[in-house]
Amino acid sequence: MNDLQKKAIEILNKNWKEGFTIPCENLYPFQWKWDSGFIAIGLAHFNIERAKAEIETLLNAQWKNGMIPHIIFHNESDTYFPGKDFHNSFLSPNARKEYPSTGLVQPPVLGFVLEELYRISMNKEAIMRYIETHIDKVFLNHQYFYMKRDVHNEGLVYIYHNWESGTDNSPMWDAIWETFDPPKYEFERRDTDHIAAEQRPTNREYEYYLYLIDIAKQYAYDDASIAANSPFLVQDPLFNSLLIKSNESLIKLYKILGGHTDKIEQLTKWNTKAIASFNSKLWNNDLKAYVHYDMRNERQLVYASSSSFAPLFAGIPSEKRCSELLTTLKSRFGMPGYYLCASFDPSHTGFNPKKYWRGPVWINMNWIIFRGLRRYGADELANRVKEDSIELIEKCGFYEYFDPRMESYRQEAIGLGGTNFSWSAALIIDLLNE
Ligand code: 2M8
Repeated sequence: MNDLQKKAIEILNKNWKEGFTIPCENLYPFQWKWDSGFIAIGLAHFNIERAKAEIETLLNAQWKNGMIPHIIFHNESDTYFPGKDFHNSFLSPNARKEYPSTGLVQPPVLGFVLEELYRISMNKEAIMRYIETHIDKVFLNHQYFYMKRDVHNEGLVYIYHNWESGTDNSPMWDAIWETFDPPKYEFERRDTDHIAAEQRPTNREYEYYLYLIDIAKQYAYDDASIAANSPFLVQDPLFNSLLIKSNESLIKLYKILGGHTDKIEQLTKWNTKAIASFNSKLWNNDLKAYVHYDMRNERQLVYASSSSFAPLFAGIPSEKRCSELLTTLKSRFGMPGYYLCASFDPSHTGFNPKKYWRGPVWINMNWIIFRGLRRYGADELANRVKEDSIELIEKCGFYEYFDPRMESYRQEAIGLGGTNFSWSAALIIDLLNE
């Protein structure tokens, strides 16, 4: 085992809090949904029991309607805002009383995470017993998405908040912020106690974030009311790709388990419809990339971002479209002097190489893109994504995100955002053991 891997394991051990792993000390002191999924993949390589517990703890907090919340406030901490009192999940009759949480979701990673646990685990029989106990909860979660968040029955689900996308302050949301004007809020940020403000969203952006939650709370987190009233209603290519990939994984796992023909049929139907709609609604032929769709204003948000390449992971593009998408990846993101893969189009005026989701490289996105490229046989590019990820971590440490411009490391190698960041550690372990 090399030193990088040893250090990654140390970080995951340190961030483990009896049942789940925090993404980052102080900055994110609770359980986050998609973080837990990626973390479980890393844990599976050296402590499969912990990987199982990570997912189980998350699933325990699943709402009665199948929704799995984006943050679960198992523990007390005053280093994060907004906490459980602001989110007040108990307004919803669906929330679990034992688990204060948000009323938001995050990208649906659990289906493919279960498949990864199966792939990595040495004891296939034991892991299948575990999967058998938990898989229906993930199926119910997907059912929730298609029943409650696919308002036009087109196989594409919406998100009602940028925090649901995982790509919090991406410049594509600026186009949505222009369409409404939240009131001023009195609040105290905590993130900027830990991280330089220029690497985080602005206070005004936080007012948009809080206001969207207040609207959802006004309707007690009722999905139909949110769909009718939220000014933010978006079909996100990253979110929908991960749902489609997770559907595919559930199909594979149900087949290994045997039986379950009704669920396999349902998952197959969802995916057939989803992939067709995805290709017709979320592809932009001028940009030659997959983009977001703003349902409230009935328009595509025509920006290339790392989310544009997530469909490769789910097998969504045809071979022809894949080759167009790879041209976009190479020409807009993979120019000489750039690490792959910037989270936002470096040629766009909204690009900021040091600010959170407005440009920096993220290891979870690189992992998704790496897997997608491999799936389409684009091995050279895939290896580049993998090597860039490892090089950045070797240079800077296990940071949350990284400046994609090579020139910025000439004097000093400094990572961005939180340090000892759990999914960066977990996914490097997986890439190193690939
Ligand atoms: C970031 O988001 C949280 C809100 O969910 C925050 O800024 O307070 C995002 O990078 C998100 O994708 C991630 O899951 C979370 C925890 O790592 O942090």
